[in-house]
Amino acid sequence: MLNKIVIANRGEIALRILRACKELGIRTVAVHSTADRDLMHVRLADESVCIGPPPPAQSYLSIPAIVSAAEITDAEAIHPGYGFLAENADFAEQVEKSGFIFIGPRPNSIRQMGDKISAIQAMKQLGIPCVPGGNDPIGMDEEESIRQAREIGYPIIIKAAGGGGGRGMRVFHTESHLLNAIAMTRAEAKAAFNNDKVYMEKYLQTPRHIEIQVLGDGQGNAIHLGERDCSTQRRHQKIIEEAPAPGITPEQRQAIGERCAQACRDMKYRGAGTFEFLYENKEFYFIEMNTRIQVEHPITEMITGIDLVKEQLRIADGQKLDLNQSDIKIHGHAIECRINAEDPRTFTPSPGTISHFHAPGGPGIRIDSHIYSSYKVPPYYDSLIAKIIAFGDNREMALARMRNALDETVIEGIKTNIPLHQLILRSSEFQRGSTNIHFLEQMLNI
Ligand code: MV4
Repeated sequence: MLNKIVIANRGEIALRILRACKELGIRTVAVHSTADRDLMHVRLADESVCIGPPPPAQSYLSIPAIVSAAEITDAEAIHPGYGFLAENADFAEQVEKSGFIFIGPRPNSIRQMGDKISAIQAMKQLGIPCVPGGNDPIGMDEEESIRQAREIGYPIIIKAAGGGGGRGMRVFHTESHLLNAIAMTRAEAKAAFNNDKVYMEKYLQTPRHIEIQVLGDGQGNAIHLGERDCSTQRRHQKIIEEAPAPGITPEQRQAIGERCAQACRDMKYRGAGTFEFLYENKEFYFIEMNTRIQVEHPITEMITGIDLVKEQLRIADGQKLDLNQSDIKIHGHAIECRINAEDPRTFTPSPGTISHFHAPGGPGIRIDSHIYSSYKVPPYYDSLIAKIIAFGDNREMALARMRNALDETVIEGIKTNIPLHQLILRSSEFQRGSTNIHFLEQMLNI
C-alpha cells in the first residue's frame, strides 16, 4: 500500500481523506494556507506544511507549492480531493512528471473530459446516450449553424467546450437569436476559459440531474455504483442529493450503469468518476463526466457499503479492482444535505466563529464535517461546513431521519442554510420525489 500521501485540499474532504488513510495505515501530510492552521485534519495529520497565504491562487491552487510539499516530506502520492486542482490535467501531469502518484485519473482522461466536446465525442463512440446535437464545435459558417439548429429543433442551448458546471451557457427559443447567442457565448468563453469553442444541443426544459458513480482501476476493470439524483440545486450549486434516484427502476439502473461501466472498461479509465446525465421522459442524456471524487459521494457509500475514498487509494497503489459488478448491491436510501455557512434567505456567505456546535446523531446519521465549537470559518473558501447524510431502509425513513437530524443540529455564531433544508424537507413536492432541476428556484420563486 502507499506509504505516505499529501492531502491537497481543506475542510471536510481533507478530513474524509485523512480518515481513509488512517484506516489503511497510510501516513498523511496536510498542506494548508495560513488561514487554515486550525483545521481539524491539520491537527490529526502526521505532518503538516503551510503552503502559502489565504488566497487559493497562492496556496491550494499553487502547483509548485503542493509538489514541493510532497518533495520535502518524501510523500509518495497526492490526493487532490474535489475543487481546486482536482480536475486540472496540467497539475496531474506535473505530479506524475515529478515522480509522484496522482490519486485520480490519468492526465489525458482529465484533459479529454475537461473539453466538453471531446467528452461527448468519446461517449458517443462508447455507446453512451447523449443530448441531440453537441458532437462538434460550431464553425464560422452561419448557414451551417442555422441548418444544424433546424435539424436539432428549438429550444437550443449553446455551451462552451471549456465550460461545465453551468458556466458559459445560453438558451434561446427561436432562430432569430441563434447567431447572436453563438457570438456572445463564444466571446464569453474566450474571456473566461481562453477557449472559444462552443457547441449546440437541444435544450431540455424540465430534466432531472442524475449521475452514475463509477470506479475503474486503469487496467480495464470497472464497475458502476448506481445513481444519485442531484436535481435540488440553486445557480448550479447542489444543496441536496439522494441515492437511489426516486422512480428509477433496477432495470433502468442496470442498463445505464452497465453502459457507463463498459465505457470505463473500454477507456481503461482509472479512478473514481461520475457520468452526469439529464433525465427527461424516462431517457438519460449524457452531458459531462467528472473525473474526481464528488462532494456527494457519501450517499453512494451508504447504499452500497463501499468506501469510495479507500478504493481511490487502492487504485492509485496499482491494485486491481477487488470488486465485481455482482458485488455491488443497492440497499436502502440515502440523502445528503449540504450545510453552508450562509444566510438561508439571501445566500450571502456567513463566515466567522462557531461559538457552539452540537452534531445530530442516532441510527442512520452520518456527519462529514471539519467544524467544532470555537472553529473560525474563514471567508476565503467555499461555504460548505458540514454534510449531513441520512440513511434508511426506504426514502421515507431517510427523510424522517434527516428532518430529525436537521432539528437536532446546533450551529451558533454564524448563519447556516439549515432553515432552508428544513423547509425543503417538509415541502410536499420534495416529499413526493422526482423534482426537476428547477424545483428549488421555483420554490423560492426567483
Ligand atoms: C443542459 C440543460 C438543458 N438542456 N443541457 C447546467 C450545468 C451543466 N452541467 C449543464 N447544465 C445544463 N445543461 C441541455 N441540453 C440544463 C442544464 C441545467 C442544469 C443541469 C443540471 C443541474 C442543474 C441545472 C440547472 C440549470 C440548467
